[in-house]
Amino acid sequence: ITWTFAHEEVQGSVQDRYAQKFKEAIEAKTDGAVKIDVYPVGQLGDGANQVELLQNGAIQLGINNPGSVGTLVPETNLFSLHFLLPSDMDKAHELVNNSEAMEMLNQKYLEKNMKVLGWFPEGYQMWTGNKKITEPADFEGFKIRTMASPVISESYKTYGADPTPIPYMEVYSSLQLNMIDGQVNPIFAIEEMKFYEVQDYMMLSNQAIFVGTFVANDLFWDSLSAARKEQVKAAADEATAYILGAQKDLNATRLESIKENSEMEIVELTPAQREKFKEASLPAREFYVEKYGEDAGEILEMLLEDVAKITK
Ligand code: 6CS
Repeated sequence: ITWTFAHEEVQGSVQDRYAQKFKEAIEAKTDGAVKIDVYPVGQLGDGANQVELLQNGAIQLGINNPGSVGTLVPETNLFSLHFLLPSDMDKAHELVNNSEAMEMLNQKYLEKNMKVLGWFPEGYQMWTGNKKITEPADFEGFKIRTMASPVISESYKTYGADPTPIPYMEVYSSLQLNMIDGQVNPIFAIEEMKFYEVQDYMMLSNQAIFVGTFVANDLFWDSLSAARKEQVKAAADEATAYILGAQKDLNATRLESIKENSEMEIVELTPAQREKFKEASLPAREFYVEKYGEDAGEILEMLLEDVAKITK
């Protein structure tokens, strides 16, 4: 039997490595009774298409992210808030897997036909631009490409920017044609999508962490035997444990490669500069709670409590 696994990134990316690891693990555990076909982004449509295919069961497994699911599962927009997760990557990884807030959030995914099998940080979100950005005022009128989530938009509006949603695969050409001034993504993605060729600056802004979500179609999941479910869970856990080190390595080596092979200037923000962005971004939290209601607020509070505990 063959299961289809779609993700939203190119070959060799963090999501692709996760998918390949899962494939290897589940094929081994089932002695080849289960085979996985991995489809990277583009082959089955863009991120939003893939979410739809997963929801209606046309594909069994997939990786998406809060940015592409935010209009469907409003509560997941909390990951689009800035300065929320601890900047220590190991702690962030631990939290998205073990905070009680995640159980409540996973329930929201289930209501939209997605059974969550794993969460994993993919790297810090960094800004690239045709100008240097070191304080919120630098964002005034700046056209930044983001994913199409209301909370991402709101977060950039708090800085005075003009957020513009564009499909991932069109970002490079939009930058090249100066239709937008900048974009935001983890370093590994800035490298593999070659954004460094068409941007002058990369700010090590680290205002958020990009998280991926490994999900199964719910009816497909329900159709599996208890033994098969255990194998799938174990394989997912293996992939989740593996990806922490893999994404750290990938982001680090690709930063070096950008430094060596491109003209793009790398701008490190000071703690004081980051603090100003943090203060400016806080109204987006109120926006999230007001717009999405009680459960969203409770999930945010639970997560913030766990962040406080783990960073103490
Ligand atoms: O910015 C985006 O749209 C995409 N970025 C990454 C790193 N993964 C998938 C997502 O679609």
